[in-house]
Amino acid sequence: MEENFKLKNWVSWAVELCKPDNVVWIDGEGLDALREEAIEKGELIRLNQEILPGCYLHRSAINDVARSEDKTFICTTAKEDAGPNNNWQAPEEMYARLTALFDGSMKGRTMYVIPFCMGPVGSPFSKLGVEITDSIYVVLNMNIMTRISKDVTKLVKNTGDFVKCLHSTATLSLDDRFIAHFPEDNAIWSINSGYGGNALLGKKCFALRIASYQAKNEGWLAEHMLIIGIENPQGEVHYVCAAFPSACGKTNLAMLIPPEVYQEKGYKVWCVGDDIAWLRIGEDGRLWAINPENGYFGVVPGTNSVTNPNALATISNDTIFTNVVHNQDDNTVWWEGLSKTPPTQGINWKGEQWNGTTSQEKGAHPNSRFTTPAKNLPILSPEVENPNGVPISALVFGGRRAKTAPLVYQARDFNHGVFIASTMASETTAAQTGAVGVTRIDSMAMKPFCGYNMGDYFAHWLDMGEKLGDNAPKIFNVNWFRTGDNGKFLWPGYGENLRILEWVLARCEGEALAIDTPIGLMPNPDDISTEGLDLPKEKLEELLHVDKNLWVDETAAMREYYKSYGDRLPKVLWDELSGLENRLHL
Ligand code: SAT
Ligand code: MN
Repeated sequence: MEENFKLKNWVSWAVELCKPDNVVWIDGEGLDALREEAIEKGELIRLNQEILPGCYLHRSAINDVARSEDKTFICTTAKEDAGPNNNWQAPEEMYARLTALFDGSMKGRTMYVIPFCMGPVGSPFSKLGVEITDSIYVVLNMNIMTRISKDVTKLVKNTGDFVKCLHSTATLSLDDRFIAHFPEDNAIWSINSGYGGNALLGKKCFALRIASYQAKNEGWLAEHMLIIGIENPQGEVHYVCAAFPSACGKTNLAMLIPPEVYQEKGYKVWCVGDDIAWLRIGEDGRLWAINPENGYFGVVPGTNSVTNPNALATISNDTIFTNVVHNQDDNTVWWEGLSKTPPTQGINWKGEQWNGTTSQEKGAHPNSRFTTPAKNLPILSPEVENPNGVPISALVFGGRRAKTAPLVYQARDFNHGVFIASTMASETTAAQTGAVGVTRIDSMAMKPFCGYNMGDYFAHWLDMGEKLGDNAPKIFNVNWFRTGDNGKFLWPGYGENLRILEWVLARCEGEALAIDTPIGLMPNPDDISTEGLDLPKEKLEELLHVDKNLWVDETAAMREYYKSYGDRLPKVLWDELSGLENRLHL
């Protein structure tokens, strides 16, 4: 079969280049032997199977603990197609550079070939990929994060239509680390990193960077968004997608437990996805979303029975922990924020002896992660395998802002929403290498993940809005991270965020009021329910306060940012910016 030939040819080519000792195909079965091998090699530690059945610990190299944005490239023929939002190199140059690095990189190692599916198998939303890797850790993580089975392997062979993902940990050299995307060839080459988004190529590399490029060409959207269903006391479920930069609480919001007063009334939350949404216009003209992933790769520190009891329940089985503390006392794991009693006999994320009561250093890396299967989540949406996805009522964008952005506001219309999302800013976190806490504009929380020029991406968003017309979801902006003068968070966050989503959904249903302000439509403090919540009205007023001077400065930063896209920036967005400036100066 010619289609099968494509896969075979590609694998043969990779074997010739990487020169592994042997080749193993992965179809989801017989992984126990691989786990044993990883344990023998010291790549995995089997944790206490009575307390944490099916759970393992992995420690990555010390120089390899987060996504490397400066090592991430979009290699399009024309530099302008990658845009100012991406590092660029010409495809032939990058291929030549990386061919030299991949040459013989798997000598003495096994090459694993992993056919995988992003999205429910057989769904018209779904896409296939094949990752070639020399890392068992990657195999085991991909087995949790994507759909891998004999059926998927068959599909890949039969269709021959798959994203080619080539990965080697090689020497883990920082100088020669590259995460290169070739959107025009449906290909990803990643070398010298074994970590998260650099190495699990189905995730950010495929499901966002390559998929966003495919989505532009095919008329859909690949977004850095969680998907949740909110069930009201009448039993109706409304779905919301929300985009936040990495490590800003998407997983916590996706797994939210309603505050007690809401639970008593009958509210429930269902998680469809915690990180990535693929959105298409359905036959009914509305926007529908699927989660292309099959598991969660979540930030561990801060996860506990109060902040995210659902995650805690999920990660007590079948989970791979990366870079947390190994508790020697009972062969379990610990991290900052789990409990007030850290182990005294611990091994920290670097593999050193660590006493949590005396050490000044953190035991778990701030970007330590769990990889856990979606099926274990107690509030997993029954719609998660629905091939058509779920219909979306609202799109919510948010960042980590100490001051400027208020707790919540709504866009006046879809184009204004695209403007708000394209200019949203956030303080950097430990999810990417580099300084933490620096404010940068992170359009749609996609700046590190958009596989093409974001000027064109904004135009694509505007185009989608036009196609959706009156069926378009309403657009909102939220900020859970506003601080008071003492530097402390003003909003309790976590489950209480449902109060804000309640206003959001009421706005979608035309059931809540809003006041018109220069930045958009905002609730009165009285419109946010504080029933059962100890939050003084002054705090809510402060959370909703808009400081005009800060916003004037903000518009100056937006102007600079927009300029960087030159003539690729849609004029509509310049008009939206001028509109905001005019309203602020009134
Ligand atoms: O490392 S990942 O990209 O998978 C996680 C993240 O940064 O969001
Ligand atoms: Mn993410």
